Amino acid sequence: MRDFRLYVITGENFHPGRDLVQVMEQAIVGGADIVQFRDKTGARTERLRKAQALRELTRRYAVPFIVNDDVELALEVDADGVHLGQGDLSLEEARRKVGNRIIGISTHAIEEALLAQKQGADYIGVGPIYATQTKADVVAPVGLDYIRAVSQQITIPFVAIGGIKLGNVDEVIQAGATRVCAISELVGSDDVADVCRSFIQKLDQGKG
Ligand code: 3NM
Repeated sequence: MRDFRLYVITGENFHPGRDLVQVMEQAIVGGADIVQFRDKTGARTERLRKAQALRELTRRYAVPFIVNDDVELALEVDADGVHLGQGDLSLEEARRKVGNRIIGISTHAIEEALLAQKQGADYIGVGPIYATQTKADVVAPVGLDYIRAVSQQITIPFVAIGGIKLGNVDEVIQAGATRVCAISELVGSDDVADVCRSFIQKLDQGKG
């Protein structure tokens, strides 16, 4: 898959009154280079409409588009891939359905990371690094040590996630992350593009 640095996920709760597509467009303009649609509560027709709109947006900017959880929705809107949690359908089954589209897997421990890699995940999420209110059922924070372990033992791309803010991303990068994902800090900002630019700047500096 094409590499990325700043992964933005939708979080409509964080921008009441602002349009989903406009917020995500701002993120892309600011440098987010992969977009995920994540909506665990919306009605199917609404979710389809939003996913289609984001598919159009990401196509316009030539940015990969990932759908969370819902493989059928991903296929229906011709997304570039799906992102699955530990409790979702198996990687094997997902691979059968999506073919060579991107499959990302959330991992919270090195054993899960190694397994996802072995089973053919294209990338993994590594988190939650810090406490987060954004994901309801997530495990306790795994901390920076998990980033260190993954950077030593995993060869596929990994993206750090969970409670990452402009104020703590430096230590995330220091620990070995070259790709980061944030929801509330990005889409909840008054100036989404500007926060994205600041993240990109830090990721650029981190490369040394
Ligand atoms: N997955 P915020 S943490 C969607 O650890 C998600 O797998 C996580 O949101 C994981 O940047 C998380 O607002 C929420 O903390 C990230």
